[in-house]
Amino acid sequence: MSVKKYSGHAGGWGALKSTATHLIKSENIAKNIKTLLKTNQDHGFDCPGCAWGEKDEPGRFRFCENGAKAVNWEATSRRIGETFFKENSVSFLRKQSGYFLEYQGRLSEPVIYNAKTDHYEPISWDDAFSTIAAQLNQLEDPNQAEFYTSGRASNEAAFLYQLFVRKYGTNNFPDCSNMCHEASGVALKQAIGIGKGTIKIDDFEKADAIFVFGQNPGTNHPRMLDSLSHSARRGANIVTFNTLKERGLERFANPQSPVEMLTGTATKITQQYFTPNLGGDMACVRGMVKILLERHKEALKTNQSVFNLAFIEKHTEGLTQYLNAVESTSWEHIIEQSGLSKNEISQAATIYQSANNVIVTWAMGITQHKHSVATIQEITNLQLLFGQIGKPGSGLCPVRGHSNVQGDRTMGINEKPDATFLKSLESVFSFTPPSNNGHNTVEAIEAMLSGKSKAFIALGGNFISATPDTPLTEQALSNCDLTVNIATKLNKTHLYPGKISILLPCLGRTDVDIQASGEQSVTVEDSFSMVHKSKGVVQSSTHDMRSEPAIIAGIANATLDKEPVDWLALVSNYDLIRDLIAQTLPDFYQMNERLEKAGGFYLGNSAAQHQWNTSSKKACLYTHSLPESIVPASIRALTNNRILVMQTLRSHDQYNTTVYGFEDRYRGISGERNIILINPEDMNDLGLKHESLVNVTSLWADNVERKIEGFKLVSYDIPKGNVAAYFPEANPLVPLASIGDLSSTPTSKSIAVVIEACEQSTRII
Ligand SMILES: Nc1nc2c(c(=O)[nH]1)N[C@H]1C(S)=C(S)[C@@H](COP(=O)(O)OP(=O)(O)OC[C@H]3O[C@@H](n4cnc5c(=O)[nH]c(N)nc54)[C@H](O)[C@@H]3O)O[C@H]1N2
Ligand SMILES: Nc1nc2c(c(=O)[nH]1)N[C@H]1C(S)=C(S)[C@@H](COP(=O)(O)OP(=O)(O)OC[C@H]3O[C@@H](n4cnc5c(=O)[nH]c(N)nc54)[C@H](O)[C@@H]3O)O[C@H]1N2
Ligand SMILES: [Mo]
Repeated sequence: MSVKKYSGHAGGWGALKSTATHLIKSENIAKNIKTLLKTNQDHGFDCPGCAWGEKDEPGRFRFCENGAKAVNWEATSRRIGETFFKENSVSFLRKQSGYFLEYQGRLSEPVIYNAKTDHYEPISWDDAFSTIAAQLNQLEDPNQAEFYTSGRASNEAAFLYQLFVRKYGTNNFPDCSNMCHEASGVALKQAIGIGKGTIKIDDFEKADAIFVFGQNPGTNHPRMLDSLSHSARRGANIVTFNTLKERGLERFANPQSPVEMLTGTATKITQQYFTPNLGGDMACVRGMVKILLERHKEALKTNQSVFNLAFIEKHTEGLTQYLNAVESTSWEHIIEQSGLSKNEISQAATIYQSANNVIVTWAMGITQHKHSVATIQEITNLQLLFGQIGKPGSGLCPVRGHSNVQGDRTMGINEKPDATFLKSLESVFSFTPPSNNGHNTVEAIEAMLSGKSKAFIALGGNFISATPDTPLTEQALSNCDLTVNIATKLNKTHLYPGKISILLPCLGRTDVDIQASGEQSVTVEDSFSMVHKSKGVVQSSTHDMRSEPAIIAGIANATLDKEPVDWLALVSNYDLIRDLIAQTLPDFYQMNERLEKAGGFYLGNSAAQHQWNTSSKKACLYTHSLPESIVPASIRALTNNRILVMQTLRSHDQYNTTVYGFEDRYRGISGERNIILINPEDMNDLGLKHESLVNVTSLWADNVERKIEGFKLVSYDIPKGNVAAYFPEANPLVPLASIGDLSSTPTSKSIAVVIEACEQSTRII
């Protein structure tokens, strides 16, 4: 391990150098340079990286360093198939790291697990489909099957998948959203009647202030830095709330700016950088509103107003109750929980107040806590008090993760389906879809653990590594009669087979997809509700891979025959799938025609048009109490040792559970992922040193020991009492039952832990 403070800016030559390194590593350099130039372009493919949108600016390249890693990782020339599986048993592969597994290359032919030999062996596509169908058809109840989705699936794949699963008879749709922006969806749907952000990408050009909460765009949404740096240069005030000083939010040199590249200069992004405690953001916003309310009351004395009274009167309800709660929240509580001083909170309030147009963005630092829904509704309240929703240059912007996670939800991947959507499915496809709530991710794990669910099918993703309580999830999948993974690359999830386990290799976003009518495109929806086409460009040897829609159609056809549609015929031309989407979802009218326009089409946003699809037809200011404390008294009572609050986060060299390399460049850490970032004073208090090896145990009142061993301490600039470790290495510490209120999202950003010295490294990779 090497730890060296990184003193440069984000982006710049470092980003270009890293892009080149990953090109070389793909062993497909020449092809991949061409491939990269097609990223996010019309007639090209949507970057399989994040869900950030594209500005309408022709002639620019539209990928970032980390998008390039995603492309190179997928468009590698390495393949694994029969020989690889013959040489490597499942037990052997289980002991390898996630990095090793994915590095072996693309899965290239269907395989089935043979428990006697402990090896995966080839199976034909037809046999794979009929084996899966036989298992699904022999379950007593369709609710005994779980259908997971990861957010890379295209709209076309997701629509077919949900149609198949609902006709089969269940709403068991655990998906990656449950671990990601679920709280944003729930909070916004309740408060403003739509579970999506309210802004368009152009709003960044009109904002006077941008508040960025709990998000690391320099690594996870690098193209967002392009928007932020433009805004900063035009004089917009950027305010960041992040427990860590993330370099991308401090200074950024745009690789597309010749001046910045040649002069070695960078743009200062954040004007005011606040480092609250983990989980302290609701307290920060509560404090801001408390100050603004005092100022508002003062202003009223001279017949002026801080808040937008006309907007509040016309569009909202719940004001009195909320303001009463704000008044009765003590400063002591706000300061203790936020970790910021009253003066700092007051500075943030002043910037907010003096800006006409304010955008608020957030990601996992906000959504993966117990009180995430409450925090997002607190942020929404602040925006509603100023009438900022639906105003140009203002609004709410939950920055989505996976490149089509928002689209998958729109297509109906939802364990709690919307009644209007079900009605529409019923009228288009003439069957009654199930209307009960299905399982989310945590419920699916519980059902497989108890034996209630017996089949697990995954459209992408890496369920075991992404979910909490890793050993329990391994057990849950191993309990199943059937596990099926539709995947591009081998990962841990594939190595905990049910009685029957099948891996189905699929094409990725970058691959050319040819069906009976010729080359196909798919569509995706970005964080700004723009739907556009994505067409693969890589024509490398795809061996026996099939497209996701073709695989879903194969399984559906074997399970349901031609009910309620002729699955195989639909896959011959994806326009036919889009016609069905257009019939089912009114916002997708004339979908095929409207996709012809460069940049695609906008789905619209009811809240941005001041149509509030809530039960009262108004935007609701929801009132929540601040949590008593981030670590509840019941957990504190479990130990006399010092408790620290841990977040699990991404390094610069990974995409969720996919590890591309071992350099967390902007944090200055390389060569090691089993680390704990800790404040030097906390380290001293524990009698430990930088690079001490430690064991970390999490606290939860259920007698299960959750421990990671042999991790290295890294002395770091992080608020006292808070620590950080990488996802997925630290996932065994997240208790399955520790979930967000109303969202059921695992609380991966606030885990109560105890750290102790570890004498000998007993390392788990
Ligand atoms: N290259 C790359 N791109 C990605 C991904 C990837 O893994 N790699 N993943 C994709 C996906 S699915 C998602 S969801 C997004 C994730 O994007 P992010 O949400 O940026 O991902 P995390 O690494 O989890 O970072 C959380 C950030 O919030 C801060 N934080 C944590 N807890 C708190 C808190 O309580 N309060 C505050 N104020 N800050 C806090 C952390 O210090 C960190 O900077 O990125 C997407 N894009
Ligand atoms: N502790 C902790 N846990 C977390 C998080 C955290 O911050 N902390 N973040 C959570 C979040 S935000 C998310 S979104 C989830 C992510 O959970 P997932 O979406 O399940 O995980 P990924 O790592 O994105 O999945 C990677 C795998 O997807 C497959 N894959 C890649 N591309 C394709 C494709 O085009 N098609 C198909 N069919 N398969 C493909 C490959 O086999 C690859 O190994 O993890 C969550 N888990
Ligand atoms: Mo995510």
